Amino acid sequence: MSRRIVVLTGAGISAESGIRTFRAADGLWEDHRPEDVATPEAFEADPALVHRFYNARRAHLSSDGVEPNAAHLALARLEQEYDGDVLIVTQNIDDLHERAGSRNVLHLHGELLKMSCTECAAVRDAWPELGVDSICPGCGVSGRLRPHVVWFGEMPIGLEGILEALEDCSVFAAVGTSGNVYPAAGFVHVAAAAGAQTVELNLEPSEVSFGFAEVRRGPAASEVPRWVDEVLTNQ
Ligand code: BV8
Repeated sequence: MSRRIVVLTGAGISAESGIRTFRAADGLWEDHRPEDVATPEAFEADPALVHRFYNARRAHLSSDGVEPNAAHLALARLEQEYDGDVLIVTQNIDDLHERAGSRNVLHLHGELLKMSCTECAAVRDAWPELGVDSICPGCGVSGRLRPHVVWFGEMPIGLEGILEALEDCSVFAAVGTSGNVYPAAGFVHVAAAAGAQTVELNLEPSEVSFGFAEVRRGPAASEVPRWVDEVLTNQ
């Protein structure tokens, strides 16, 4: 088995950077439940509403106060100083891991700062505002641009490579994810079955805490740096 460490992150790692989680008390975005807006059907039915939903999140992510926190920075340090491969599989569509310095990051559910064209399939950096009349810079067709994110019912990105990594890692850690969304919520079982040590770092129990050999309760910005220090000390 390789010394690889796989870290799955969810909305909770970005909470202390000021990005609301999906299941926060209100669980609403602009008065919409994500599950109601983050679907191909919602985009088909009301593309302008879905564009507004993502334009608002893109603007928030790019606003001054939103920066990587100590948890993102600790994972970047882990990648730099650990004597083995570190893969971050994130369910988040923000770019805070990259801005913290992580390079080996896989966005399972896409990226808010990218857009794709349903006409020519090109994926490129998104403009701050996308709309129903936006014209694809690649093929020139209007009205076919969408956020490059994976909606409910759509195929996650990079699944094959992720499953290969899970089947050959020595440590699997999940940070700030409620374990509600599949296939990500099932990753701990794949890693555990392959013999990896498993640890969950979360403020509260998740839907899959039972699947972890170890759980650490507390905010990511303090728990993740502590965990990274231990991994690097014991490596
Ligand atoms: C798939 C991008 C098939 C968009 C997201 C019917 C039809 C089709 C599929 C399904 C179906 N029924 C069920 C499914 C499967 C479905 C699913 O799981 N639905 C759920 C609702 C039951 N999944 C899918 O559709 C996926 N695709 O199944 O394709 C397939 C699968 C495998 C193989 C072949 C084919 C695609 C799902 C992707 C949806 N897109 N995001 C966008 O962002 O707008 S999901 C979105 O919600 C996020 O990406 C994230 O994944 C999820 C939110 O989850 P979390 O990240 O965990 O966040 P949450 O708010 O829930 O929890 C926060 C956690 O942090 C909490 O635990 C909290 O305690 C903790 N926390 C808070 N603060 C802190 C903290 N922890 C530490 N420190 C803190 N400070």
